[in-house]
Amino acid sequence: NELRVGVIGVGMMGADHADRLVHRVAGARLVAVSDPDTARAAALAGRYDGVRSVDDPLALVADDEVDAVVIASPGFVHEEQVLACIAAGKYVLCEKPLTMDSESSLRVLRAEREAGKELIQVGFMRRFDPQYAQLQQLLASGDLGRTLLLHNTHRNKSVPNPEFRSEMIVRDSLVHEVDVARFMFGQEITTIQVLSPAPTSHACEGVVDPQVALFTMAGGGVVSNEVFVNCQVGYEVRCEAVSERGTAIAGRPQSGLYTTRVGEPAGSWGGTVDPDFIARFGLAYDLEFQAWVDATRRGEVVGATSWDGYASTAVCEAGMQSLASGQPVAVTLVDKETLT
Ligand code: ISE
Repeated sequence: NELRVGVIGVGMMGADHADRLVHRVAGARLVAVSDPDTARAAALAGRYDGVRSVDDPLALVADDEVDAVVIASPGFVHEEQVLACIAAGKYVLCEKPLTMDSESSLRVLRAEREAGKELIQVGFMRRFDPQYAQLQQLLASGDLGRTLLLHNTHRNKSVPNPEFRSEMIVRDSLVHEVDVARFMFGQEITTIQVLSPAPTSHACEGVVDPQVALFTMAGGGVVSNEVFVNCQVGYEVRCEAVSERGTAIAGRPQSGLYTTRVGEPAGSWGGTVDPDFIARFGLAYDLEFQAWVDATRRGEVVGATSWDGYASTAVCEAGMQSLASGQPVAVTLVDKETLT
């Protein structure tokens, strides 16, 4: 029972996922792709045997030949596409963010609940990165005692387009740290405050970059986050946990002197600093996709669920309010059991 997969959205991420499905994931076959840029979709389909390009993404979801769907389109079309997957009873791996705001994420969550079957995995790939996964297991094991703090660093060399405004930094970049905090603590975030340091001259006019966000966890722990998407040098992502009896860092270079610099190579640590998230998290994406395919074939969902997608969207929504006011903003979630 090979899983026949359709991919919606074949920009940078979707094209990488298509390639992953063809070359690096066992038990699945890429059968269809869809993109508003139909020429781009057709060109991608033409690269592989037996892959069709379908103009209408909702027709791809409904297609009898498609067993399961990967959504790698922009966030503002996720709601409609995920709802279509639920209506068709198809498993879906949806890239983050699940939707654009908590109300729409809740509609998706409720639709899935009403359909009576968990179908949605949200693409928080860091949960599958070996170091992040190991850190989560270490914290959950209790070996280091209670977790007190996390310090997250998230730097991109630069962002792809000028539309990447301050809000996008919260919704598209910080959202990963939101999921990391919830994953590592196993708790919800109760408040968020986003600070706006004087921006780098490399950011577009009016864009707050870097940003520093502070989360308070339900158990009282605190998480500090630096997100800096025009850092100029390369991709640096790490998480340091501070617990009662020790500390641990995921994403730290393994050996050698760690430096970064403008120019090529962008620093070194006995190896080179990764240029971007596709390089840094390539293995995590492979593991995420393999886990999704395996779970789907068993009729299960692994990784981040629709609840995780909803909760992270709600935190980012509060984060956008805080970005505007500079003040801490409380996060309110519906009851997980009743969704009211
Ligand atoms: C992008 O959408 C991602 O998901 C990357 O992981 C993140 O590092 C980047 O800042 C986002 O734009």
